[in-house]
Amino acid sequence: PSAIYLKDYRPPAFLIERTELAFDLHEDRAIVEATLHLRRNSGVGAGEALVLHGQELELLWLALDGRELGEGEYSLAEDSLSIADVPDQFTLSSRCRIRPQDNTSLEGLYKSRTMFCTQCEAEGFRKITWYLDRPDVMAEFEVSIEAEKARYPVLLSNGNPVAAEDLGNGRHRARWHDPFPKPAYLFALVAGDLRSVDDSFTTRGGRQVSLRIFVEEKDLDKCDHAMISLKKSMRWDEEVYGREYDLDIFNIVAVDDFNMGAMENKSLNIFNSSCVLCSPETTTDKGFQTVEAIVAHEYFHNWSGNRVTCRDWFQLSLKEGFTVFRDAEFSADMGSRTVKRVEDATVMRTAQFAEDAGPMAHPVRPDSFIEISNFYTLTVYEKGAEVVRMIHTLLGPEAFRKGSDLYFERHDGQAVTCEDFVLAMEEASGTDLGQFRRWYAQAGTPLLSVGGDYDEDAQTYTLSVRQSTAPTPGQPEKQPLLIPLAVGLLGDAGNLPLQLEGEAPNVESEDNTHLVLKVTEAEQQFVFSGVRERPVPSLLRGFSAPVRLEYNYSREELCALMSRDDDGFVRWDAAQQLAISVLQEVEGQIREDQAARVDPLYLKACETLLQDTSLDPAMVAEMLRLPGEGYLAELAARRGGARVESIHLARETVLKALALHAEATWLEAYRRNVVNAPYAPVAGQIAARSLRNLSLEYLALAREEHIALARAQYASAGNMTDSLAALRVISQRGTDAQRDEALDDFYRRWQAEALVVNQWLQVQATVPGEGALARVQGLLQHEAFDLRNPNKVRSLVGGFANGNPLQFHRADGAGYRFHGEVIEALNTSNPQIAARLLAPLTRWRNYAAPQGAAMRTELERLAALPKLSPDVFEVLSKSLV
Ligand code: HT7
Ligand code: ZN
Repeated sequence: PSAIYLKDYRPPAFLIERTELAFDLHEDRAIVEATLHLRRNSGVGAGEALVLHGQELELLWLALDGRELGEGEYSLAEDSLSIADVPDQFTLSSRCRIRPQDNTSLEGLYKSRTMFCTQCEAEGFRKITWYLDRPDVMAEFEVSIEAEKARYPVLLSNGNPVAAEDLGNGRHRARWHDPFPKPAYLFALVAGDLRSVDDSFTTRGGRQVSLRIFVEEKDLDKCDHAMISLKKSMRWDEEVYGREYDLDIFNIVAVDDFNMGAMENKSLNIFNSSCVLCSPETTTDKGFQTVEAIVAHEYFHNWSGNRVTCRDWFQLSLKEGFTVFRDAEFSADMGSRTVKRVEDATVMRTAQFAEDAGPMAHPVRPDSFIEISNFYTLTVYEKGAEVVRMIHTLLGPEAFRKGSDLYFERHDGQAVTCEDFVLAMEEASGTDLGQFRRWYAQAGTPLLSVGGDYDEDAQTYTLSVRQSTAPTPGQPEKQPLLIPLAVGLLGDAGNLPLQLEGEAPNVESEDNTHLVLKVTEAEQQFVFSGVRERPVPSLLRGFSAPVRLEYNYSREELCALMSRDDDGFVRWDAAQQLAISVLQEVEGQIREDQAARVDPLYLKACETLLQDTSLDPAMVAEMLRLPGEGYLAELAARRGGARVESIHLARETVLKALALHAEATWLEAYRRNVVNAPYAPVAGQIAARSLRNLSLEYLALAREEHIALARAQYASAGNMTDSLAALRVISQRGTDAQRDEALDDFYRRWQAEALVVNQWLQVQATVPGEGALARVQGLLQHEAFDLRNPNKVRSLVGGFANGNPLQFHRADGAGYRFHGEVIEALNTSNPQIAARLLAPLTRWRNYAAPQGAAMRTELERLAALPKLSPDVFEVLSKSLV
């Protein structure tokens, strides 16, 4: 497989104005007839041959302007069909046979349990018919679907239904028409025995939109939350972005076998059932929040993605970064803004920064790839959203809104680039984003090293800022970026007013205690005047940029920020930094065989926080949650190589010390945060459950008899959040007998609920101890496991690799070998999932011996296998350079 490059982009030589598709669905095959109304793209490649994309298609018939083409009149290669002499305007008709039942890649047309469904992004449409499968070719689609009526009573595609016929032979046909021209990646088809929950929404402009969520009959009671979320999203997009829905129907379909979370096909969103179905009995608070966010994300794509789409796949972040920013703001408006920001910053720091520091590092707008499916990454999505957020911060909300209005108006119906987005933002706001553009092109996480200097006599405080970005693959040299650095200065009695020397008085915030500095140089100083006392700098407020920030805080200064700064993110971040410095100290002691001593200052600060009932319990929980072992390993990688055992021991030691030190306070928090009202996934209840369940985790560590609390909670829980939290505690901290009893009981209770069983698989994957690998291996054969279902693979295999560090990183390498064998099997059946599962092994350079070498050995074994998919080949070859 070879790479393709952004610099080689050329507009398509042909355009498709109209696409007519006829599907004839059978139990052993599907016949697809396509008529494409093509014309040459004026001014591009005059006289060029027509080259269509296709994969795994059996061509039965081909005709140009109605005349069948003989074998000599076209040429078929592995993934393309070419016709040399074609007129400037013509129709091309084809008939193909495909086998959805055998399609385990879950791209193109496939069967998920009893239904037919499609996934075409990014390049799945070419597995359905010969086509110009690229996002800058946009056509109006007319679709007819024929299938057996009893098995597939519901036949859906994009746009509006235009006809439904009973064919009299047990089969029926439906016709659909989508008036909005779209690229093939937004095409969708569903055929199944589905029921729907129906509702409606009236747009601001008075359009009555019928909303339907299609599911299997047994899941009809799990659609309410998604429907409510959809209506909230539709209203929010009108209010915040002025964007209305544009058709009379909007359908969502839940499918069990799906590679990602959901897909924004025009008016027919297809969802992984785990991202749409919810009920208090079967879904955790986190699950409810995920459903709300993903429903919103896919809905928002109707404008940021569908009405205005990407010119090519290098521009993926144009739609994904922008849409993630939109859904994050929506979630912040629906719940707690600070908690949402902390959650997003955590994902960036623990996972995206790791991607940026690893062998697959790439810019938000990649400049080359072998397999585009490998680039649906945290960098394109989450860092892309942070880049849009920085534009929002630099421009301010009003100018940003003008920019988005201009972008949507100017490019409606077009396939455009990230540059077009930035241009619209620049033009509407009058802000020069010249240097800022580097965020799209430059990979890697910038490091901001900050120093502070207080001059008591002059009453000035100087922040010295240095920025640098380490080299990433293919980018040895890095340029300085424009980094919005939000700051405050914390004094004894609160945050101080800010005045930058030589600047007009700061009027940015009402109390003048918050300022966004624009860092543009490799080294830069900012001098604040009129500073009456030595302050503690409050830096990167609100996580104002996706950077690593270093400042040599004392532990006392971190305690001050943690308890008194007026920025919620900084308070949380100070708690994290304090925890990290204590954890690293304890790890050092362990490695040097000294007795571990956990700084009492830290323990006291945590207890004080826990005692403060005026704070949001959700924030208290986030602040008292220790960073995970995976993140600590990432940090250790920069300090000479991670040692999994000492990291684990250090974390356990600090957890236990904190559990014992504040035992009575944890117990009080556990009792205080009980929710007596009927379950609702609302901020207040979610916050209470979150702190209560964290308290339970600490209590179980403090004293064995507190396991009884977990067992009592498990027995009486009326919702999945509390039930699963208790099950986790029992499985992690209980005796073998207690764990087995609880796990068996849970399975017995929930075996009919696939999504709950997936949670059960994940809990089992994280059970500690020597027997963990054998347990996970055994579960591969369990009736509840199926290697063809990505959710199950993610729960069990992903859960083990990411959630059981000590056993995955066993010194004998058996964890890696097991992981590699699963990847080997998936390489043939589902390459996208195989490539994604490789991620933990690609971090081999972070680990000291013997782990690092054993991880590499497993990658080398995989790389030597015959017939690697392009997906797996790309990750392996880049990881082994
Ligand atoms: N735009 C959607 C991407 C997606 C996808 C990509 C590759 C393979 C399978 C996939 N399923 C969905 C999801 C989104 O960002 O909304
Ligand atoms: Zn998306």
